[in-house]
Amino acid sequence: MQEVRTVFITGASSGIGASCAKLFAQEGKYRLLLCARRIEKLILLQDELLTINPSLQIHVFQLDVKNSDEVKESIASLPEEWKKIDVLINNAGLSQGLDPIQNGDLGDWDRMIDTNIKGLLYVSKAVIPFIQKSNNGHIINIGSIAGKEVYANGNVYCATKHAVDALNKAMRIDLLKDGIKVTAINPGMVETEFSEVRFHGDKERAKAVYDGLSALTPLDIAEIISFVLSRPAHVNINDLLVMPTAQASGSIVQRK
Ligand code: NDP
Ligand code: 8X3
Repeated sequence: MQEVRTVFITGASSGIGASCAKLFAQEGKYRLLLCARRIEKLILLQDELLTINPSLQIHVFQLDVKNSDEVKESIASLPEEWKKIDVLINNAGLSQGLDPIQNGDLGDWDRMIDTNIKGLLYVSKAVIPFIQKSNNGHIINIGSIAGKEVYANGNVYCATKHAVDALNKAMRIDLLKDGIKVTAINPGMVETEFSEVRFHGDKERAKAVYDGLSALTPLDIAEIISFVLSRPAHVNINDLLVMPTAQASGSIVQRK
């Protein structure tokens, strides 16, 4: 019988994280450990996932990855049966603002750096000891096209995703002796709550980002992650850049 792997997804309350959870629930090969700040959304998602797969083993909990003490305590106090983790998907992340660097907002900068870089580090440090117990360990870091190139006004968000790119490479080296696979998935435009968060809740401005083109869907990314996880033990996909057909670079898009 196929081994059931435990997958921990950060930022599972919407977008790419929630879509991965739904796909994995359908596939029936995984136990799911899900966190985000909006626990009410995770509880609704848990109900939906149990409708998709009534025998799914799932544990959801509230976590702000920016808070190092909270990360350490929540992960250390997970129920014993959830302390063997096979797969960590470092997905929690956000962009805030899209302004020239001289006009940037310090609060926006702090939130991006604290979530996308420091949060990813806090969670990874806390979870790696559990992954080291697995004989099938895998860390998937959600980077971005913004970690491969820089676009106008993307300054600090791009810097955080360049840091994810570097940390992804560093983790692969440091975890080599443990046999833990490390993969970066770097998407271009994916239609999620991402732009609404970037524009501080301005729904009209967020919607305009995707006007006249077919952006990637969160399911497109979830399917790619499922493929990456399904490779045989001796195969690792190190780094993957995936764009909508209508997007050639961080800032060059073809609209109808
Ligand atoms: P969403 O805004 O839909 O989802 C982001 C998720 O991250 C939410 O579940 C949110 O949950 C969670 N999150 C944010 N901050 C924290 C925090 N401090 N602690 C815990 N969870 C947090 O956007 P996406 O699904 O698009 O984003 C997922 C990842 O994909 C991000 O890392 C993003 O940078 C990356 N990405 C997105 C692209 C896009 O175009 N959409 C393209 C390339 C990369 P909650 O608010 O409940 O805490
Ligand atoms: C999110 C995609 O193009 O805004 O990482 O950088 S983009």
